[in-house]
Amino acid sequence: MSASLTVAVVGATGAVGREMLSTLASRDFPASTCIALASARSAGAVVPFKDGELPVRELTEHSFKGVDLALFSAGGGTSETFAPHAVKSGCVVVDNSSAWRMDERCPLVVPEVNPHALACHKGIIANPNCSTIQMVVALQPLHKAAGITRIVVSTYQAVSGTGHKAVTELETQVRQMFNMTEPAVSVYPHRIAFNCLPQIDAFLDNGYTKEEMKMVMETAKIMEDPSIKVTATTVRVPVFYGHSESLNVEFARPLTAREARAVLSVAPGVTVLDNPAEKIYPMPIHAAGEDNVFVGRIRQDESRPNALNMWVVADNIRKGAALNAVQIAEQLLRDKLLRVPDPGAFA
Ligand code: 25A
Ligand code: L14
Repeated sequence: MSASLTVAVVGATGAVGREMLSTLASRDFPASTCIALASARSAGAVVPFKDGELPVRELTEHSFKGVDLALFSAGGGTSETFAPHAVKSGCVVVDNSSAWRMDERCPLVVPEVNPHALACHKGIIANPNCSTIQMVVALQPLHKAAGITRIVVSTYQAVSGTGHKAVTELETQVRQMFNMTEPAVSVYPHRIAFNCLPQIDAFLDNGYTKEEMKMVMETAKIMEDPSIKVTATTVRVPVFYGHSESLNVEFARPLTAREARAVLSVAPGVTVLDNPAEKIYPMPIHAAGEDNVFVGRIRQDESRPNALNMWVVADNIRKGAALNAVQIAEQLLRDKLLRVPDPGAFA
């Protein structure tokens, strides 16, 4: 069956969609045909694929006939409308938007953490939020070792998370400021060049942003433990690629920094970079373009028993989005789950 798979990428012209195509190619995903879909704006354009390019077609409800697997990254509205059409056509969807993550019918999966959740999928599998993915990859092994009771996380998120237009905005603002001209602000509510914005996504009634509440809700669903308390502050920083996070983690049982380092050094998808004497710790400039989640600055929280501080960095476009989606697809293939059990499940 694998020799004849047809795979579509929805949002193929975006920052994440392009990375999905290049990840499918670099990991030799067994697709005989790849299809690039985007909005009507991009129909007729081409996107790079393997040694050549793919024509971009307009996404319609008929795009999924004969397609086995679709990776979506075209925003929540597009996923809400079109993922059910895909499933109706017998196409399995791995969706990178926020649209389906908290839907009870949809597993929310990080393959290093909860691959078993795929077993009961009904056609749509949700890819978590980028900041949540890198946090749970680093924390699940520590949770197994000592039982996490509470997480306090502050993020330092790159502009590429918002897509290509935000990367261009930061570049342009930096140039404008060196030329002593007024920087143009359009993607974010304020200037991002030489600044930090304590707002990612919209504010909710409780005073938190949507991004902060995604970290709370998604962590509980992925780690399958609603007793873990999470509180988050998410901040946009003028970095192009690579999200960083400061974590304060409390455990039910004692865990020393040394033990945590030992656990993480053999954890799947994790690289420990933690040698203060040599000034070695994770940084976005090193994580960009890499697959793993990097962890360092692991140290006891001296203000509390059974608590550690640590610093976690990953490429938000790769592990935070495109790579995790392709890893989900690989796991579906391995588990023989690349089929739609009920095409009417989302009708
Ligand atoms: O609603 P959400 O879930 O919060 O998601 C909002 C946005 O966040 C990004 C993603 O933006 C998404 O649109 N995103 C979501 N999850 C993410 C995650 N986990 C995440 N980012 C990081 N981590 P994006 O820019 O990556 O992708 C946008 C893509 O969606 C296509 N699209 C939009 N509306 C559509 C649609 N496709 C089908 N139907 C619709 N109604 C969009 O296509 C894009 O592919 P487009 O045709 O609008 O293309 C826009 C033009 O932008 C230029 N361009 C984009 N990227 C690049 C680029 N040019 C050069 N290099 C690039 N890397 C092109 O000119 C393109 O034609
Ligand atoms: O929920 O950095 O995947 O703007 C997509 C956009 C996460 C934040 C998601 C960003 C969001 C991201």
